[in-house]
Amino acid sequence: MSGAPADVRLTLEEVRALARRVLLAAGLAAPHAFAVAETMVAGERDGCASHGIYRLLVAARSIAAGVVVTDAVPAVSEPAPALVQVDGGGGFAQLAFETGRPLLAEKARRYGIAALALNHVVHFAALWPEVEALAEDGLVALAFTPSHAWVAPTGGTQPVFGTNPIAFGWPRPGAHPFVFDFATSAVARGEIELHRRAGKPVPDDWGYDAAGAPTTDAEAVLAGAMRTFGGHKGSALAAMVELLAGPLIGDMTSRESIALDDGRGGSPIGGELIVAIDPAGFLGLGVAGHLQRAEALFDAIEGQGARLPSQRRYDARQRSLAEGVIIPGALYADILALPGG
Ligand code: NDP
Ligand code: PYC
Repeated sequence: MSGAPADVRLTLEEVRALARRVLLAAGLAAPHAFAVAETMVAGERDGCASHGIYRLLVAARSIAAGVVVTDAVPAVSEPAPALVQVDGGGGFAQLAFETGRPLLAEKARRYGIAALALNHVVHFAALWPEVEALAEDGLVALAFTPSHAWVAPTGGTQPVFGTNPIAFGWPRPGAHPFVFDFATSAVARGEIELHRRAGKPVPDDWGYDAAGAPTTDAEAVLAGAMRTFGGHKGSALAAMVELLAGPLIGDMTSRESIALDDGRGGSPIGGELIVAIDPAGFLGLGVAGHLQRAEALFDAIEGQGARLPSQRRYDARQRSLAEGVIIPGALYADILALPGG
């Protein structure tokens, strides 16, 4: 018998142990390895395959390419009363966020609104774990990060923007927070990479080949340019993310990030902006007033059969906590082939 390796079922604890082993064996200092592993476990648990343990291959490649400072110690400063800055020192973004998060939350509660800039970090992660964590703490949260210049502006076919995600979290009494998190490209790049790995074509509106022609070949889109979602609207939002989490916080645009990578094939290097708002801070209203009116809005969405963003994730989480997760056999084999796997 031959063919593709069989899929494997793992418990979340097994996923965590595997991720930590591989990241430590790749040379990451333990605090980074543990922080990075948690976001991969969360991605796998919530059915977000493009940002689950597939990212072990991506992280190992970035470390091997010399893009990541593996033992960076994030340094916190306070440039203004309601601002927190964390210099990640060239390490992965996850530990920098964990380091700045408590002070961000404290300042948001003190001033009503506060912002956290992560600088000089390597970023390959989904943003929803960050806004969800802040919303679980009762704060409204927004997050933005540029990436590498892979995405063409509407009207063009050459890469300028990153896949530039925007994430939002809103706390809900007695329920998981309302969270959305999406790339401003038609899809995340990780999704196209998964199609390439599986040898599957992509829809012809995801991107262009290097000559600027629409294509269904995942490899050609990766070598050419991706499209923004929603035409000119996604294009403008992608530009906004570049500006907010690049020049505004003294960090790189996606064009600068890919130029610095210089063909090494590492994850994006640059900054992230996170804004946290305390619902109790505006208008002098009690928290309950804000949150109850929001619940009426959610009822109106769900009442007609539409679903809230992240509901799929929360459902997947419930299943994974009970049953574990299924890892595609080929991906599992590739991870086991890494040192520590
Ligand atoms: P998706 O298109 O998969 O999902 C976007 C959002 O829309 C999710 O919150 C999703 O909720 C929600 N959603 C999807 N379908 C529906 C529906 N029918 N009704 C209501 N809500 C819906 O995301 P992307 O492919 O654009 O991005 C995937 C991930 O990639 C993100 O987590 C992002 O942060 C990450 N990323 C990271 C980058 C980086 O530089 N670090 C760059 C680009 C992307 P649900 O999950 O419940 O389906
Ligand atoms: O999937 O587009 C993506 C991505 C870029 C950086 C991290 N994820």
